Amino acid sequence: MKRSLWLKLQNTTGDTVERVAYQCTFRNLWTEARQPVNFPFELGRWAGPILWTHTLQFQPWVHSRGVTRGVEKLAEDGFTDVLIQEMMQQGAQVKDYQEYEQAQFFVSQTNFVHIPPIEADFTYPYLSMMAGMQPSPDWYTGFYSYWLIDEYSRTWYDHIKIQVKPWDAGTDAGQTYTALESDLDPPLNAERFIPRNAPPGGELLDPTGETIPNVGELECFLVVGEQDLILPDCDWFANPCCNETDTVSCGATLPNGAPPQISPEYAQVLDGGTTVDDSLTTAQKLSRLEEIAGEMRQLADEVDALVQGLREDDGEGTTGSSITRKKRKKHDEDL
Ligand SMILES: [Ca+2]
Ligand SMILES: [Ca+2]
Repeated sequence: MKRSLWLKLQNTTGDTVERVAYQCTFRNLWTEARQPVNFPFELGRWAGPILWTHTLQFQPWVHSRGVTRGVEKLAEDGFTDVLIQEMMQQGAQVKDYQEYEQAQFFVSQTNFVHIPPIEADFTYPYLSMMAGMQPSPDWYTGFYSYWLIDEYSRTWYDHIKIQVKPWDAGTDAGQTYTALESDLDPPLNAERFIPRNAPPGGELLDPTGETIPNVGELECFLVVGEQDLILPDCDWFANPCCNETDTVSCGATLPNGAPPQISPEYAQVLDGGTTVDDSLTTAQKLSRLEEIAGEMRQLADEVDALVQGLREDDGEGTTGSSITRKKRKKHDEDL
């Protein structure tokens, strides 16, 4: 991570020199290729994602503790409303929250979404994120209480990229993506999924069954001052030329001047194309089905021939298939 030299903190007075905001893009890393068991294809989606900046007094979920009702609702049902109520009720503990404007996205339709800029300041320098995994019993992803200030240089990070794992909210006992609701009362503590506590059927595990891959990543750039970046519909942080005629070398640079970097995990998602199982076209599927039907007709013919041959053995006929004749010859030799 690179540090910003644009903005020095006023340590003791806490005076805010300028408005500080982060412009973030969330990318999906949850795909059939990376987590194949029972992957929910067209149904798979992220609810949110929602970001908030806060003090350490507001942490609606942390590892090995029970979650709030707001976290339970987003993890189980995909709605952020109760979590947002909790932020409001916390009064002075939350500076700002922002969520993806359409409130959810299907991973078969897009690999990334932009989140409106979120403000931070010296009193509220912690960033948290959450997105509900749908469909799922009570699974979600995110991170909490990331300190946006570099402790050595005492400056705001000008660029962060955080990859996130799947979590279990501990509020539902279901063990598959589409398990029926099975409320846990009392609830368990929130846990990050690791191979030991992964669903027994293998959901969320990688193809080797040995690790739980990251399911998303959040990339943010610092924006200082009143002017926000206007992000185009494409993944501008992954390629600042994405909306130009020359999408390879247009000369545009990222806010911190550094070249874009695509994580190996996201490169894998891009290589795999969409996450929908569209490896076969309809015409290919039809032709494959016809092939299978042909093989089945051939098998049926062979079974008919065998039956016919057995009847002949009983003296009912004088001709048989080659299979029957071979069998009969073998039978004769045995005698
Ligand atoms: Ca659970
Ligand atoms: Ca529940």
